[in-house]
Amino acid sequence: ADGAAGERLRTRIAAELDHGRRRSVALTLEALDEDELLAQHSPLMSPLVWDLAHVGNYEEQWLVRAAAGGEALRPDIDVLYDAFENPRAERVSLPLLTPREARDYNARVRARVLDALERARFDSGAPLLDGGFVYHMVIQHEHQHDETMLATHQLRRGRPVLPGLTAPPPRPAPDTRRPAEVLVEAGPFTMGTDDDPWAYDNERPAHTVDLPAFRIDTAAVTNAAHLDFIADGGYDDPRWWSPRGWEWRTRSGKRAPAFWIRDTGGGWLRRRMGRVEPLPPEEPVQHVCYYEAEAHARWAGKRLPTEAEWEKAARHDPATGASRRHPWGDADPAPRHANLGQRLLRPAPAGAFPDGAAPCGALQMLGDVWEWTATDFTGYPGFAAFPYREYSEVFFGGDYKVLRGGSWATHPTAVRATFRNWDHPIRRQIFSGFRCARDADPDEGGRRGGGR
Ligand code: AVJ
Ligand code: FE
Repeated sequence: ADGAAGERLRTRIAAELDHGRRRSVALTLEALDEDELLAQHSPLMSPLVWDLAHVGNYEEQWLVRAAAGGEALRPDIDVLYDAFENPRAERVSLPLLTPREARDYNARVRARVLDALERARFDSGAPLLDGGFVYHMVIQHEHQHDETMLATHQLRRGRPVLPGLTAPPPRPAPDTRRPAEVLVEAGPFTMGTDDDPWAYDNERPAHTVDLPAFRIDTAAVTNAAHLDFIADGGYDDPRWWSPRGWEWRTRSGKRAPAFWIRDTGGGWLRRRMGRVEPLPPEEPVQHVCYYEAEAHARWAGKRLPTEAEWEKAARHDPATGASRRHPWGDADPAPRHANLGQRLLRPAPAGAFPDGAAPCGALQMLGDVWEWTATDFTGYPGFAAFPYREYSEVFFGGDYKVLRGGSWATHPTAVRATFRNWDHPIRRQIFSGFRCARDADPDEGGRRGGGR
C-alpha cells in the first residue's frame, strides 16, 4: 500500500480528471449544436467532436489498457483518433462518433478509469505509474486539447457562444513604472527536471546550462508596441525580417496579427471568440507567428530569448542557486500569480501579477500568452522517450520553434517553468506572443555576453 500520500494523490487525480472533463464538455456539448461540432471550422483544426472522442480514446489507451491492463472497449476506433494517421484537415470526412456517441464513450471510459484508480498504486516502481505519471499525462492531454478547442472556437465564424466574453477585463493594476527590462546575471542554472511528477519526457533530464549575462523584457510585448512597429512600416521593411520570415511575409500578404481588423476610422479592432471589440493597447500582442515576433524584436534593437534564457529568467533563484518549479516558487499556481486556466478569455494587461514575479523581476512568465523563443525543438542531452515517441521525439529536428510559459487558455496543471510547447514558425491561431531579450552590456551582469 502507498499510504496516506497515495490516498491524497488518488483524490487529487480524480478531481483533476473531473475538472478536465467539465471543461471539455463546456467547450463542446454545452456550447454548440450538433452541426457545429461536426463541422470543420478551419483546415488547421479538427472538428470539435474529433477532439472530444480523441481525448476519451487516449484515456482508454493509457489508463484503461496500458496502466490498468484492462480490456479494450473500442479498439476499432483507435485508427480514427490517431493524430498521425489522420491530418487535421481530413478528420471531418472520417466516420467519427457522433456527439452523443462520443459523450457516451467518454463516460464509459471514465467509469473504468475511476474504478482502476481505486486500485492504482504509485510507489510500486512501475515507471508508468510512479508518482502518478500516466494519470498526470492524461489529465494534461485533455487540457491541451481543450486549449486546442479554444483555438478552434477563435477561428470559428458565427455568433459568440462562450460565456464570459462581455465581462469587463479585470485590471490587476499593472505596474506602469516597471522597468522595461530586467538583468539576468551570467552563470550556470539548472534547466529541466528529473523529479517533477507532472513533467513530460522532453522536460528531462535536468542539466546545467551556463549563460552569459542577458537582459529580458519585464513583460510581454503589447498591442500598443506592435502598433508602433506597424506604424513604423515594420511589415514592409525587409531589414527586420529573416529570409524565411520575409518569404512568409510576402507570400502570406499579412501585415498585422491574426484576427486584427482595420477600423473604418483608421484604428484597430480585433475579433475574439466571435465578438468584435476595440484592440486593447495594454494587452500582450496575441496571434503572431514566430517570424512576426522575430521581426518586431529586431526592429526594437533586440532579439527573441533563447529557450535556455527564457527558462533561466523564469525560475533561476540566484539567492539559492536552485531552479524553482514556477517563477514565484514551488506553490501551485493561484489566481494571484498568473492568468491561466481560461478564467478570462483573454490575456491580462502587461505588467500585472506582481505576486507571480520571477526572482529576476520578470512578470507573467506563466500565463497570458505563449512566448516564442529563438530555439528549435530538440531533446535535452540524455533525452529518453517516455512513454511513447510520438509525444515529443518524432518532432525533434522538424520545423518547430519552442514556445514557453502557457497562455490564458492553458490549465495550471499543464504548464510550469520547465514545460515545453512547440509549433511551426508560421502558426498564428495559437495564443502566441513574445517578449524580447538582448545581450547585456559589457560592463553589467558579470561575464560579458557574446554570440550564440
Ligand atoms: C504539445 C501542444 C504541441 O497539441 O500537438 C496533444 C500536445 N500531444 N495530443 C499538440 C498533444 C498529443 C501537442 N503540443
Ligand atoms: Fe492528442
